[in-house]
Amino acid sequence: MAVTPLRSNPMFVWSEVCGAERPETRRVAVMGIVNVTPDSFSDGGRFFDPDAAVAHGLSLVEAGADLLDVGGESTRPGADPVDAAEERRRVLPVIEALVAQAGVPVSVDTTKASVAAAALDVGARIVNDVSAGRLDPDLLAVVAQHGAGYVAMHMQGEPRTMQDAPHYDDVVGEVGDFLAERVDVARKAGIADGAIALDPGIGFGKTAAHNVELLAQLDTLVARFDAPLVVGASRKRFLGALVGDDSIDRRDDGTLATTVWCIGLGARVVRVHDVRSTTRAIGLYDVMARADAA
Ligand code: PMM
Repeated sequence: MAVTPLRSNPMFVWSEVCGAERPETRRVAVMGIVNVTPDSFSDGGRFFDPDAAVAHGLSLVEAGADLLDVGGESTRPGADPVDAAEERRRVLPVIEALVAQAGVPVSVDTTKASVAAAALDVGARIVNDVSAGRLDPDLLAVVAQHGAGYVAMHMQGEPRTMQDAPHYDDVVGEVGDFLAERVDVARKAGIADGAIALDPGIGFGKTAAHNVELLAQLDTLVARFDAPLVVGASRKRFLGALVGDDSIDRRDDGTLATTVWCIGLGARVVRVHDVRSTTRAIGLYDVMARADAA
């Protein structure tokens, strides 16, 4: 379906931040997390004040972020939903300031069409949607009309109850089938192929064992899709559980190990809190990968 763009924002394609498919041009893009929430599991409340959130976003760019993901609704297990007006109130001033100052594409982490539309109108270029278009039927059309980039993420259930009893017979196959179906729906809504990225949704309706299986077999998902794969494992609970230390403050080492593993298997975008260590690790990884290829 041909969709007429609503505004003069340039169309977003993922190759802008993570290169084209050819091995010489492929890059890993670091998506820095800016949560403007009082209750996100890892940084809730720290950047709830808009000025603090903007300063934090700018510091992530200085540390090497290729794009910034701004969210106004916590998706931590058990979190209560936030209404659209409150979500817009939280994210819009932060997005507007970051668009003006950050010099990298800004994405809005939302499942709501009205929040996405308002964010794109103030210059956001990507919609990061943890519901993959299932919570608000109008969201995909908004993305298409704005020529925005799109992240479709897998989640079993919904945030409030998703960790109650997640179950899969074949987690990698089922997540892959879900993402394939959502790519079809996104295309039918008019979103261009180059604008779609996919995310297995680490921690969203998954046990630690499910997360590990998905990460261990990430190459299966990478091989299955033309779209770049996004991974968001940063500071998630299973990382602490796996090493017997549940403190959120001490999950960055596990995050880094996971990030490097995912890059080795072909992830193209990593969504992280600690951007500086991530960009350094990617730099070192690239040195070794280039030496290996020479
Ligand atoms: N995780 C969170 C929020 N948004 N978006 C994508 N695409 N992938 C994720 O894994 C993801 C997300 C929850 O983590 P946070 O509270 O640290 O932002």
